Amino acid sequence: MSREFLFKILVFGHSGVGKTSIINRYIDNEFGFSHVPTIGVEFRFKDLTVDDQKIRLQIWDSCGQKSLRMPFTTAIYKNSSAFIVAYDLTDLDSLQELLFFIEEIENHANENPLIVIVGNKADLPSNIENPEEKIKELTNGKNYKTFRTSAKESTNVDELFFYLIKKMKKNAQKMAQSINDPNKKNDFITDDQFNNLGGFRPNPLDEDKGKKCC
Ligand SMILES: Nc1nc2c(ncn2[C@@H]2O[C@H](COP(=O)(O)OP(=O)(O)OP(=O)(O)O)[C@@H](O)[C@H]2O)c(=O)[nH]1
Ligand SMILES: [Mg+2]
Repeated sequence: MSREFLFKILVFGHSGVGKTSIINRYIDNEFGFSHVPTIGVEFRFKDLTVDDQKIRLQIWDSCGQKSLRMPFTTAIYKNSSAFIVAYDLTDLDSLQELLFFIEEIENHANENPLIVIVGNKADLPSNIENPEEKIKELTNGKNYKTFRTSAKESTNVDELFFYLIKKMKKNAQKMAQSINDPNKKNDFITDDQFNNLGGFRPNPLDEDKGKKCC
């Protein structure tokens, strides 16, 4: 059966790490050399079909510059399926700022948020020694999935989003199964559950269709 999913992905990171460039590479397969700071938040969409299932990605490209940042409400965090937190492989400050974004997500999102940490500008010589180890130290040994990308050379960008799609689909399917568990006798789902399902509302009453009343 083919189902439609809407997955919301929030992208965070220090100014200039390449958030907009990663998204532009993924959606338009384009790269620009100039840095035009994102103001507040910009929305991008991508439609694709994976395993015969139609998926719409809604990507929120946030602003890195503190003075131009838009504060996100808890509801925005809770309604998101995944989070990309990006840093620049040539800029240690941007790696250290990861912690701020991760804490914001962990404090506001639903339990066990899907977070991927992305070191961008892999085409340039990195001056950070073993960034993945530094991230582990910074986050008290937490095992976040990491990627090294280059928006410029299109390295690992498709792989990053493909990983997220697979994970988000799995999470949505798990949630749908638990909601449809006949032992739980749920006949409605909460808004949080709805959003965790990527906007897919399973109908636990399907099996009752056709049954005559009384
Ligand atoms: N060499 C190299 N440069 C990159 C790469 N990705 C982005 N850049 C450059 O880095 C600068 C900043 O890129 P943006 O994508 O605008 O950065 P951002 O994180 O969206 O910045 P804000 O919107 O201000 O938060 C631009 O000059 C890009 O050309 C990359 O993979 N390699
Ligand atoms: Mg930007």
